[in-house]
Amino acid sequence: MCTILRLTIPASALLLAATPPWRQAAAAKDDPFTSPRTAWFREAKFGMFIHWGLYAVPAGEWKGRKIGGIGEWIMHNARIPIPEYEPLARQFNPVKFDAKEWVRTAKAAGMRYMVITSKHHDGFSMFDTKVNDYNIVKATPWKRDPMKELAAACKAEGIKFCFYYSIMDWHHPDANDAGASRYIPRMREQLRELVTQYDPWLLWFDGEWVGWWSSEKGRELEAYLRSLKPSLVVNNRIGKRRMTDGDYETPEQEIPRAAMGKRLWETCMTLNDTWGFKKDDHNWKPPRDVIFKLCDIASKGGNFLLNVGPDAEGVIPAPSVKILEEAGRWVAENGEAIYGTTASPLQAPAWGRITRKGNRLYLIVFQWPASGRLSLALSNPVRKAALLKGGEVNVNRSADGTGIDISVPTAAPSSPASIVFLDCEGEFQIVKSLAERTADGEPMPVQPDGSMVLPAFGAKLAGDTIQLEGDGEEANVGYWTKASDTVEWHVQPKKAGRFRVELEFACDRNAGGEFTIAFGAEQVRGKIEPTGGWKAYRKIDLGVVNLPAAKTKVVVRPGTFTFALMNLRAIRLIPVP
Ligand code: FHN
Repeated sequence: MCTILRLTIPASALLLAATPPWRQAAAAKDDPFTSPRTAWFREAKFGMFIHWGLYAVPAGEWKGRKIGGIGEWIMHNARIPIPEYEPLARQFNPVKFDAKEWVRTAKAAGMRYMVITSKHHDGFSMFDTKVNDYNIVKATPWKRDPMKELAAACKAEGIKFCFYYSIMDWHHPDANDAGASRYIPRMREQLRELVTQYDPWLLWFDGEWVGWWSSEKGRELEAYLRSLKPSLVVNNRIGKRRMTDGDYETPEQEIPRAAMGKRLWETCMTLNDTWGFKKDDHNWKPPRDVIFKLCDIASKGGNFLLNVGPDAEGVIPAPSVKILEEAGRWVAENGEAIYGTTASPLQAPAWGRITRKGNRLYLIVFQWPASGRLSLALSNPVRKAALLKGGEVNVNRSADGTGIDISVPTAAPSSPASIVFLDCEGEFQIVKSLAERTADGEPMPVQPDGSMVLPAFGAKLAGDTIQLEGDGEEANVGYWTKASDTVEWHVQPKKAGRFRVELEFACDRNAGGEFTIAFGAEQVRGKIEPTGGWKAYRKIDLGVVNLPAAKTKVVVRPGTFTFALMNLRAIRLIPVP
């Protein structure tokens, strides 16, 4: 007779016992927003993205035909069969590649980390992988591993070396629904090679949108990679780009309107219009634009990952280098206002952007006041104010007591932006944006003459494609392509009465359509006709409505329209005597 030992083992222990180590690690993930793991990322703020691969050989052309779209997608966009694409490897001989030169370019720009394509969607590995021979060492006449050389050059210069890796793979026969169970272990083995042989600080996943990948698979992969390197940082594309996937968000070719709360994020952007090299893409962003984007992103707590696309000889295009050198001269002088900063607690002023480091605010002034008086809506006492490149400056409470006036030289100390820093006391009063106040139901301000302006930048946008474009008075609601997307505000006149409704909008040819504007129970309707372009603004009169001296919701809804309704800049309500 056997004795049955009744052991009460908690289910969690059973689960752990049956769970491989990397799955256990998944359960104990830290908070990336504050974790020591991400401290270098939060300090670095500015990185170099590099898209380099076989696609640099055709460089945007195939069989004598220019191929549209981004350069690294040429295999897909030109419908190149694998047997025709593979031989590009035999032409790939980057004899001018110089890892130290690339690192010097990144460092001169003020970039503190580098993310390079180890394998893009075309499936060609730019590192010495043992998983297959479709790689730069085995399949090209060059026979070198650029990633080994770059990792060493980055280490020597204190630049954090990181890899991009595409989950999607157009070359591997199993990278699909039917073969995923065979492909994923192979992908995991390549990632093990990358982590253990090159020691990257971060893995930048991409191509996660394929149907056979999931957030669950991403969590498993993340835990596995953390079991190899606990300090590794990964982006949200290790999953399905959800806020709970990976360590940070990855807006692409755009800068979010505001910080993302307690979530790290990084905007990635091209310097021209392509990630991979295209010989005919000369649409370069000027240095001033790069600097403004860096400051705008930092003011919202984000990182900026700016791309270069080296050519098939291993050379970063000269215009890219020139732009990065010029931007880097400003960053070298003013980087204290960027590196290690966090999102501004204040609204972005019309004259520039603000970043924060503890109780210090950095005012990054692009529109320098010729009057010598810089105003800011700040209620905190200021212990010290000074030019970053210069001496202390005087601060006085503004006449209406709502802010401060800073006395500055009439000539800007730097270009394209100069910095004043303020050492403040007390907690910052987090000023909600007009849009946030609108979203909370706060009515738009009533002007002294009783009129009210309902601006795009103060609107609550409902919908997942509609978005705000631009800043301040110049902003507009755009991408209005869905009938379900709406725009709303609240108004509350000082006294009941009749108001003329004026709409300021722009509309490109072939766009436009019908719409209604509801004011509580009343409504006006109109039809948008093209004005000559998305920036050609015009005002139209939509009639008169009766408004009570009570809070009233105003909602703009599309009627029947074409592919896009309009760019809306503002609605004005003018009292009718
Ligand atoms: O399809 C890729 C594209 O080629 C490029 O790598 C960008 C960079 O973030 N990511 C994907 C598009 O979202």
